[in-house]
Amino acid sequence: YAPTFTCNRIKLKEYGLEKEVKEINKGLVAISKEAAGKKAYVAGNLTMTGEQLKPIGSMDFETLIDVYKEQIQYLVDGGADLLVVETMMSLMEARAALIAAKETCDLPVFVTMTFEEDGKTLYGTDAVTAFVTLQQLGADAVGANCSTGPDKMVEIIESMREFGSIPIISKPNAGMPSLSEDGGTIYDMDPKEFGREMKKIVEAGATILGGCCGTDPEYIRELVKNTSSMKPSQVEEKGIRFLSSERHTISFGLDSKFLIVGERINPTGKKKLQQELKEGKMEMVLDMAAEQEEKGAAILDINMGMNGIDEKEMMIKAIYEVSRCVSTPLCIDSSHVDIIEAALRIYPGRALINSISLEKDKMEHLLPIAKKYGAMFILLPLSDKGLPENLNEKIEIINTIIYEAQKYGLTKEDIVVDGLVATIGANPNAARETLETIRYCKEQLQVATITGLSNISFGLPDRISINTAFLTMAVQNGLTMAIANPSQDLLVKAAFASDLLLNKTGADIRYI
Ligand code: THG
Repeated sequence: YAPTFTCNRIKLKEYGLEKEVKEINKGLVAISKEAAGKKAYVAGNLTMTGEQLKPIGSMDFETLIDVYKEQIQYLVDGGADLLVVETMMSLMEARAALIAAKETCDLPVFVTMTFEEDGKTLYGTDAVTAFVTLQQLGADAVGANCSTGPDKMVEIIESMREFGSIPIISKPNAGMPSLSEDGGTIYDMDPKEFGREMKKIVEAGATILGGCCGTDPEYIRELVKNTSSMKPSQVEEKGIRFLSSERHTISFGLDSKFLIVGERINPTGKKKLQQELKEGKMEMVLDMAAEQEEKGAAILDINMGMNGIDEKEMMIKAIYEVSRCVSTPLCIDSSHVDIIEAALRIYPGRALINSISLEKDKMEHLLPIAKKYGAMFILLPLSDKGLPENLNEKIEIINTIIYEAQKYGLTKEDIVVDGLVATIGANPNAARETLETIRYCKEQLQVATITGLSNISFGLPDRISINTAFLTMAVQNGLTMAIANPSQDLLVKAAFASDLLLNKTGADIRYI
């Protein structure tokens, strides 16, 4: 690694060197290249700036991206073979650096974060969440550096392996740091022990290895001696579905526990919420977020679509604030492409997009955006012609969108198909058609499904009975998640009870 670790303009300014960003970065990479000769690649090295992002600090996300872009351009100019973003404590800042790298050059990018003894970063992000979020955003390898010693890093690496479709990096310290009598930092592991411990790291699944604080060439020699004959873990597509927030990841399969997407953060039909949003207030939004999480929502839908406000600004504000007060992943719900993109850019996790349909213009913009930011998306089977007229047409639209998505490198595991519920009052077959769509998606396509509930019973008395019966039937037909109001106890209880009756893993404890 070229010693360019803190050579961003913000850190250099502390030393009055902000005008020398170019010379320092270019020069240090060039010297490193000369030293390495043809024997090694040289990575341009980046880390945190020391200044905090909004809403905790005062720095804008886009400003931080610019700071990183500047440094990265000079690292590239200096001849770096790859980029390494390391010792990151904030997932948001790691995302900013990765986005900057992707938008500046085509070099491979490694990202490693630093975890405390509790397995989380200083900002509260666990290893799996860091890993999946950065992997989805396009990092070429992700892992852990610095942190504690290699013995404590084994668990972190193991947890990442379960989700990894890219190589895992491990670059621990020489044991745990402590203060020496003269106030310096000392590490408690000698080179031999370090080398032995690193074998366990390889067994845990890491395939890119190194030493951080307290290590020197002797440690690396021992590391190589102990691990070079070991067989590295196979890196392969895991085909897992998952969503993350800054501090939590949920993963799900086609037979796992039923999930509720809380629908309440949506001003449609809510006068009081509309009034608050017009005044720029977020109190009701935060109350709704906390209440829905408490009532069992696994994901929260965020929709800021109403007249008289700046929808984009409010969407971003809502994401920041909701992300701070709950740990559920978010579903970004807007009919505007630019708002979805702005939201995904700042969202500190892997989001679910609501939604992408076969409206050609929008679809062609949204699919590459979903890929770039590594999001999952809800596939809404509508087209430029409007609602599909029958089940066959619906299935045709679903297959067309999946086919188009795959052209951009998205996979079936990135997609949740909306069953598209109509009203039985208008079409007596509406429920049956949605149930068949759900069954078809699960059994024929192996794709996850979602449905709203409110449409089904429109205009009928005692709607909750119909919605509950419908939800129960949908779960039996393989529904993965529903967008609903989790404060409707009957619905949630019926859904959890359905899972129990189907004997899904973990459903018993959840029901009780
Ligand atoms: N599929 C997908 N997305 C969706 C839906 C879907 N998003 C919108 C909708 N359907 C689900 N969301 C809502 C949000 C609010 C209401 C219903 C569905 C709602 N609001 C009450 C009203 O309009 O009177 C207010 C109730 C309250 O205060 O909570 O009913 O099908 N992909």
